[in-house]
Amino acid sequence: MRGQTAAVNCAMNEPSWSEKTLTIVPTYNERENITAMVRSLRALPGDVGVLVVDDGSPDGTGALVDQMASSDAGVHVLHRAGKLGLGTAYKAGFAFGLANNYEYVCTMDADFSHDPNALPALLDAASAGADLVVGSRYVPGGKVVGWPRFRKIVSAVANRMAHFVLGVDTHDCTAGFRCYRRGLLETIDLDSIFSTGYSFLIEMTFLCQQKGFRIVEVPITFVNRTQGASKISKVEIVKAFYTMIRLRTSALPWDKMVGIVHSRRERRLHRNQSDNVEV
Ligand SMILES: Nc1nc2c(ncn2[C@@H]2O[C@H](COP(=O)(O)OP(=O)(O)O)[C@@H](O)[C@H]2O)c(=O)[nH]1
Ligand SMILES: [Mg+2]
Repeated sequence: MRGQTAAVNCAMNEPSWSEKTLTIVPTYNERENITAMVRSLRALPGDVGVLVVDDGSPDGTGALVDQMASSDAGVHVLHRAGKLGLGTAYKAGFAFGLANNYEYVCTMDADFSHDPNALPALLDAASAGADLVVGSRYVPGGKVVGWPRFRKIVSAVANRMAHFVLGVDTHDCTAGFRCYRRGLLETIDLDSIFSTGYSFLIEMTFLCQQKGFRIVEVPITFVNRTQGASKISKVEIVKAFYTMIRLRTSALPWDKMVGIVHSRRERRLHRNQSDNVEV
């Protein structure tokens, strides 16, 4: 009898998202963080599955996760050939989550800027009905700790622009701490997303709002990393602004224009290579 009561209590304490959740952790050179991050996620209630999408990190991050995956069926690794960008890492992770029938697909950084213990709050909001839950720094109760002034300004400007240029209502549309419902990922045409890097987050938020999905922001405290280095570059920052302009002026023939720039660049490369051929 006592055993039965314990079993019922245990079932009652199981979160509703139990065994239905995958968390994608994109990595590039995160060997100082990844082991502790995967362990923290696996220690959460609800048997949260972890997928690390590693872009051939030269520091051996991928091999560290391989080791963990060999003794834990809830840990998965996707090895990609080289640094292909944060946005495409998310896309690859979504494809894995959909193919493996997860209901909730979350994303978070490897560097502990996103607290793994805050993940259940995002999942609770998703299981209460949100299609996209954003762990937000810019709603009451949310904050940023330890960021240099420059990063704060770039983030603030990008979010203001997303609001004024694109009409995005989400206060933190550059946040990478998220939970997506399966139905949303099945509906959004992920192949149509042109952003390959950090600006994927802005584009995805814009598309989710455009499609009328329910987006909920849960306040989080974002803490600047203490281990390893940030991978964001000035090019990524410029691309975020390009993304917003491109989305705003989507009627323009952007694919054609980008194609022209690429083929010019390739021709120039080809010419340089031919000039360098030794005879
Ligand atoms: N797979 C993959 N992960 C990336 C890439 N760029 C950044 N990341 C990861 O994305 C997360 C966020 O990057 P981070 O450098 O911390 O960005 P910041 O917090 O904006 O400074 C970290 O887990 C990185 O390792 C990439 O090109 N490919
Ligand atoms: Mg970071």
